[in-house]
This record gives sequence, C-alpha cells and structure tokens, in this order.
Amino acid sequence: MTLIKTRKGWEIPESRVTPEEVYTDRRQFMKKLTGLGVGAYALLNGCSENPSQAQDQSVWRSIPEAEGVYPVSRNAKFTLDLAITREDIAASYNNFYEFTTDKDRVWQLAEQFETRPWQIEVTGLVHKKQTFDIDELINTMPLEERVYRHRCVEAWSMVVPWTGFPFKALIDKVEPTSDAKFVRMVTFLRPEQAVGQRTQNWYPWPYHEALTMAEAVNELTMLVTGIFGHALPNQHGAPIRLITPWKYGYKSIKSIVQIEFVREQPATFWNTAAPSEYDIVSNVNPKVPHPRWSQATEQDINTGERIPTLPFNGYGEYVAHLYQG
Ligand SMILES: Nc1nc2c(c(=O)[nH]1)N[C@H]1C(S)=C(S)[C@@H](COP(=O)(O)O)O[C@H]1N2
Ligand SMILES: [Mo]
Repeated sequence: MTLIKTRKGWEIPESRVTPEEVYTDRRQFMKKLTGLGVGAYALLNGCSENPSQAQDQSVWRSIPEAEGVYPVSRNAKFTLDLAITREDIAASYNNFYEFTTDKDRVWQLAEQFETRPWQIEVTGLVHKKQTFDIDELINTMPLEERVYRHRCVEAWSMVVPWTGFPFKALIDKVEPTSDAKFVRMVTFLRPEQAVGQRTQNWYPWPYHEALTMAEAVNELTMLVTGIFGHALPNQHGAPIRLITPWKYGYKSIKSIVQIEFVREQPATFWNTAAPSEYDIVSNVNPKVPHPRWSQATEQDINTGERIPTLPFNGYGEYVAHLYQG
C-alpha cells in the first residue's frame, strides 16, 4: 500500500494553469527561442526577417501525398471580421495529450508521428460500412477552406483557416440507419509513437468523442485535413480531425481512426476523466463557469487580449435551435 498520495491526471485537467500563466509561459518560450539567436528562432519557427509573416518550414512536415491539393478556395460564407492567428503561434500552442500536456512542446513530440498509411473505419449502424484511405478522402471529398473561431475550455482562443469537408458529406456516403442516434469518433492508440499514451496511464486512451446525429450533420461540422492552406501538421491532428466551432475545443478530436454510428449516448474522454468539469454537450457558454474558472472572457493567443466569450462561440444562428427545450 502506498502512503504517498499522487495526484491523479483527472484531478488537474485540462491543465492546472490559469490562462494568464499559460500566456506568460508562451511568451517565455518564445523569448527562450529568440535567445538562441535569430538563426535558431527562424529555424524553429520557419520565419525569416519578419516574424509577423511567419511561414513555417520546420514546424510543418510536408506530406508528399498532399501536394497539389492545398490551398483550396475559401467559402465566403465562413469568414470573420477578426485577424487570423499567426500560423507559428497556432502551431506551437496545442492540446494533444497523446504527446504531452505542455502546449508548447506538442509540435516537437508529434513531429515523428506517422500519418501514412492511414485508414478511417466507418462502422456501426450504417447501410454501407466502409474503410477509407485518407488520401482517397482528400482527393474525392468536396474540400473548402473556412475561417472559424476556436475556443478552448481553458479560456484561450484563436482564429484559424481550416481546410476540410462537411461531416455530412461522409455521412451521406455510408447511409446511417434510422437507429443511429449518435456518432462516436476514436483517435489512434499507438503508445510506441505517442509518449503521452505511454506515461499518462490514468487517462482513458484512446481519446474518444461523440456528437448527436443532428450535431454531426449540422452545416458547421467539418472533418478537417488542412490548416493555413496546407495539409494538417501533426500537432493539429493529422491526417484528419473534427471541428465543431460552437463547442469547446476538446470536442474536436484529432487524428481520427474510427467513426461509429450508435444508438446510445457514448462515453467521451473528458467526461469520463472528470465528469464534474466536462460535460458531453460542451457548448461554449460564457454564463456557465468551469468549476475552477470563469468562461465569461477568453484570451486571444494572437494578441494576448482578453475578449468577451460569445454564446455558442458566436455560432448561435447555426446551432441554437438544436438545444431548445
Ligand atoms: N486526440 C486528441 N484530440 C484533441 C485533444 C487531445 O488531447 N487529443 N485536445 C483537444 C483540445 S482540449 C483542444 S483545445 C483542441 C486543440 O486543437 P489545436 O491544437 O489544433 O488548436 O484539440 C482537441 N482534440
Ligand atoms: Mo481545449
């Protein structure tokens, strides 16, 4: 019997730091990099003279299969009157617990992760069960770019141009039966390639999430394969991840390997890990505080500014009707 009380992972999700500390850490990290000299900074962040024009070259691992696919044209309906977050900032401030809980180290620890070959099994209550090769999807689905707000439950946010296709386009291919009420999605389980899955054994790996059918077919819901006009780099969830912009970021499951249509409400990773802190629906709501912090405002990681949080992250016109009554 052990007399030492170790803190369980789920007692400190998603992270024990406050948003202010998170931001300060990041600034210090950037300073540290700068301290290595301009050459190292440019190498690590892929930028030349002007950091505001950062074009990542080292943070992105180029994927030959994706050449010629990106960029694709932006859907004019989904643009925002907000500055897009700097690419190198978005790419070095990630949540991807399979690798680490240190947001500014995910990109490094995920760099060697293998995203080819990659298949997505679509199964459960559908007429046409299918396993898709990732490149088959990328080459056949209707890709478009959309600029969305991205709001983490930890009260930070960014504005990101995603490339992907509506989840509904995939659902139409497999034809769910009338018994299908929920969609369950699962991330890879590869402890040999993902150090966080080896060392943080208190989490219910593999990461899993779920949506109702109505949420899955909503116009906003996307399966995403690209960001900033190129293929998704590993730290953002390569080769394919979910985006539901009206929900907290943890619903947007990365690196999906399985999609299953089911009758009963499935368990979800964060709700299982800490049910009192993370519900299953997880819609962005400034009026409902997290048990340990307010959700009334958020910190824009691009500018450091604190801005008001919007109901449904600003997407109420598309989704509020789903939650009436
Ligand atoms: N498989 C998996 N998906 C995940 C996570 C994770 O740890 N593992 N973190 C989530 C959280 S908390 C957020 S905020 C977003 C972050 O996405 P980004 O790093 O691309 O900004 O991914 C979500 N998807
Ligand atoms: Mo998050």
